[in-house]
Amino acid sequence: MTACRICGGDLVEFYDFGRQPLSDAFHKPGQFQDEFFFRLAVGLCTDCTMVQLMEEVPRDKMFHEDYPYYSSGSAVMRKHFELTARRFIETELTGPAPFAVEIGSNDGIMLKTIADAGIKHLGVEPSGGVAELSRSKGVRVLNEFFQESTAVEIAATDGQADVIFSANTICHIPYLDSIFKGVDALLKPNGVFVFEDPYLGEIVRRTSFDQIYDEHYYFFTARSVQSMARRYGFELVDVERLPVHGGETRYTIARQGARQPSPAVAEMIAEENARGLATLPTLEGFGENVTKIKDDLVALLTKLKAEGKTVAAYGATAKSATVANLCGLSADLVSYVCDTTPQKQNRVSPGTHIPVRPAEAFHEDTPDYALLFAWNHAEEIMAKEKQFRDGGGKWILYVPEVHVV
Ligand code: DWN
Ligand code: SAH
Ligand code: ZN
Repeated sequence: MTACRICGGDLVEFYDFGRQPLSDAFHKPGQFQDEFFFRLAVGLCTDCTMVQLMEEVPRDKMFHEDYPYYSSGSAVMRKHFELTARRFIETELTGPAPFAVEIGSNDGIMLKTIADAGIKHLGVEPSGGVAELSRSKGVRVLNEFFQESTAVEIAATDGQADVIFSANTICHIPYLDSIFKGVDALLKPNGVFVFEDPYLGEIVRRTSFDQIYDEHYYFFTARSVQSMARRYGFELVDVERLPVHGGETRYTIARQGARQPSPAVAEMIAEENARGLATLPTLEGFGENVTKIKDDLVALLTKLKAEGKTVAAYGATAKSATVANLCGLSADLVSYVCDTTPQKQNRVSPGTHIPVRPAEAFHEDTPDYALLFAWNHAEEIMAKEKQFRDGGGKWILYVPEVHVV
């Protein structure tokens, strides 16, 4: 048995996805001899209830100069982060010399609005390519991993922050002890640390198992975040459900005693406890649903192939590495995957080596069926590709179960 990364308690494994590659490693065709693999498995801490990976991938293998995920590729996400920034500008950033820090600022999707408003800010972003793009938008960035030492450095040069924000990044960081020590050094006495990440409650409800991959180390609940915050001298003071990326929760954390927790916190924890969310029977049931989706998807794609139908995939997501490698989907079942990201195009998908082609391929070489790997952007993509269905094309989705629309 492995120990919980947060509290040292017993970690009980509940699903093994087997040998998996780095989810964002798109190699050039034929250049994947030294491809990195690890065992992707997920477990529950029976003490603090934190759900987490059993094995950790070294951070420099995932987040580096060529990290290919550019947050601004989705119009819905651009809007989401613009509204997030505006809300901070109107609430937490109204003092005399406001300062906002973002952990994992990527291509500046959120901080751009804060920068345009003339407010002092700093993004902390270890991946060089995305950090450079954000600079070209006028965003101030430190190209480093956020950790205690980075936070101490920022506090010394820039002073303490009113808001430390982070989206889809805190769940990527195994070393959260160092993060909380950093937040302690960098946050003003009445400041807030706000982060949003995929919600375990939604992953279990929808069986969205492809949220589990190398970069996603933790799967939070209000209960596990409350317990973690207290361990490091903080308090969970608000929770808010978000519709983006298939269902997330935004957690607001303050120093212990600084702010009154909203009733939403106790309500959400009560709801989690009532459904037995972070318990082994629930999570083992989730595992059975994953296996069923895997079997159903392989059966459907095998049948379509036998019928002579063509299938391509849409969106070379990090999530899809889990689906493709769990189901063994290679180019004989899925002829290509189209994606708007230049850094992924003309490369092959991690592990199963499906060719990645530009979005235009979808119009020039239209398949009979499109497997929607970017299912979290279904509304945006289906609206954009309306003519696909009008022309008789069909979408295949695998969350919450395998279905064709
Ligand atoms: O947590 C993470 C999230 C925020 O982003 C990271 N660990 C990595 C990444 O995960 P992902 O790759 O699963 O995220 P998305 O947002 O589901 O990726 C969408 C992909 O689809 C991108 O490669 C862009 C592409 N895309 C497209 O080709 N056409 C997206 C849209 C909206 C489109 O219209
Ligand atoms: N906030 C963006 C990006 C999410 S992708 C969004 O919501 O779309 C995760 C990002 O976290 C990547 O850009 C990665 O480089 C960054 N990251 C990973 N570890 C980090 C750390 N320790 N400190 C700061 N950023 C980190
Ligand atoms: Zn624990």
